[in-house]
Amino acid sequence: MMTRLTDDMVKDIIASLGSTDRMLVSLTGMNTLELACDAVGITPDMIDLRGIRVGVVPVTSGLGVIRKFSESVAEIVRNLGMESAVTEASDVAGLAEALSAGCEIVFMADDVQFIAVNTKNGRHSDNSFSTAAGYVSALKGAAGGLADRKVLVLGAGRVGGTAAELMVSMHAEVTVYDTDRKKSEDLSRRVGIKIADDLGDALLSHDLVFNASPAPISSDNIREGSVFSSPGIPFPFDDTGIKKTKAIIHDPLDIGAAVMAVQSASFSRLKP
Ligand code: 2YC
Repeated sequence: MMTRLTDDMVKDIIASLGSTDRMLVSLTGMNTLELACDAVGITPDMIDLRGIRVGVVPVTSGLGVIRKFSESVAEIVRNLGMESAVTEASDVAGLAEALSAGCEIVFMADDVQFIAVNTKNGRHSDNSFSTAAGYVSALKGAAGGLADRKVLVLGAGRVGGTAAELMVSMHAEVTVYDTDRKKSEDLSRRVGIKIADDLGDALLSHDLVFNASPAPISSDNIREGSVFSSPGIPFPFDDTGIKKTKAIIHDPLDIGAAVMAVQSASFSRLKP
């Protein structure tokens, strides 16, 4: 099961969206909208997001609703120029409400999957792919390109595995480390990348790291001046570790949800 956001991780998202956007501009040269478009393989002039109605449906299954999760998704989408609202009802009634309101895109998340459905053609974007693509674009921006660069991927799960695949297609030299050697081997066989056996050695020998694991990262293992693109939750660095890095790109929800919104809009709104 993917790592789950907690109320505490979500409570400040809306208030910090501005600083997240400024962090992205300074570290990657792209704001949230430009980054999301880059992750989808388009440029902002190719799509008109204004006036697109988006519904966000709270889902009570499993461990239930996360306080402010839906409101945070709605605000992230609003910041991209779309019109968004959280439905009054949750679950199936919420979905029916969004469809009756003519929403072109509907966001829903349970404990296993987080998707955005384009109601015009039924295609959908998924948070795992979107988070991988968004954070790869961010690392590419921060590094000034990934071709022929050595990149270490921590975590061979859905996000790390997709990120490895994307970076191989960008001709990066990717190595993967996962505490579960079998997952590293499966990914290595599927995508054709190297496997690291020792986390410390791997981190100390890489300037560029894509961190998609939920584990803490010890400052002893951080290479001076390294760049981390780090969607992994919870935030894995302590103050000593932060000081050793050149840049850390991290947010609990913003980049992934923004890429989902742009990707699902691109299914019906790309300019001819
Ligand atoms: O509030 C709600 O509607 C809940 N059902 C939302 C549950 C989201 C569970 N998923 C996660 O916490 C993580 C996020 C980082 C996004 C993807 N998985």
